[in-house]
Amino acid sequence: MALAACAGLPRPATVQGHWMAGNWYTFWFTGAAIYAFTAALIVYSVARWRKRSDRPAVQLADNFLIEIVGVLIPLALVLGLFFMLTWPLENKVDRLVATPDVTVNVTAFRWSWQFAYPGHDIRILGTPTTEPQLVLPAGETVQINLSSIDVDHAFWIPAFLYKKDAIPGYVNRFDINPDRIGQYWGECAEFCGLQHARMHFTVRVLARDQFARWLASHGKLALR
Ligand SMILES: [Cu+2]
Repeated sequence: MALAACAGLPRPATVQGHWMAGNWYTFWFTGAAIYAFTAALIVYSVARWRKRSDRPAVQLADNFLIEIVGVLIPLALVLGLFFMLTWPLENKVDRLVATPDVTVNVTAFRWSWQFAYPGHDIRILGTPTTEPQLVLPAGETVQINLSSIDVDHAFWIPAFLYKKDAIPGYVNRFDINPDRIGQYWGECAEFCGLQHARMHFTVRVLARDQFARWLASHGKLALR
């Protein structure tokens, strides 16, 4: 929690969110350590080489070796972190299972969302004044088929640390594994027109058995 607050992240509510938070912390603390080291070197140099009454100011010409090392070290750090952490992580997050436990077709439109559960006769349709609720089970693999019927939108749930474009004529498919029961908020993160700011929705993550009852009731079970 303290880590999340200091690095500015919401507490992740999916397995994938925890992976991505780990990556973010690694970058954040690596950056903070490099900053502290660089700042300490600057302070040391200013103090050590300052102009003094008994010594003239030291003026150095360029130093090719130091300059090239100063380029290569940051380059190696960025490339190393990207290829060792971000690249494999993104591949892991993008991986799809062959048989998800639940599938939800998410359709964006100006200006709300529709959440449909194929095979269960459930269709939750929002309006700009009535936020729809996406209901998901905890501890299961949910596959989302994301699309749009008009213009580009973006499906964003901050607590999932995940955002994906909703593009007309194209289905973006991804898996999420919610792991924390609770209620979260989501919204459109791509400016799509005058009512874009009204494209809010909520996400309800239920325990597996409660979700099964909700599905069996065709989404009519009242959720408290
Ligand atoms: Cu929008």
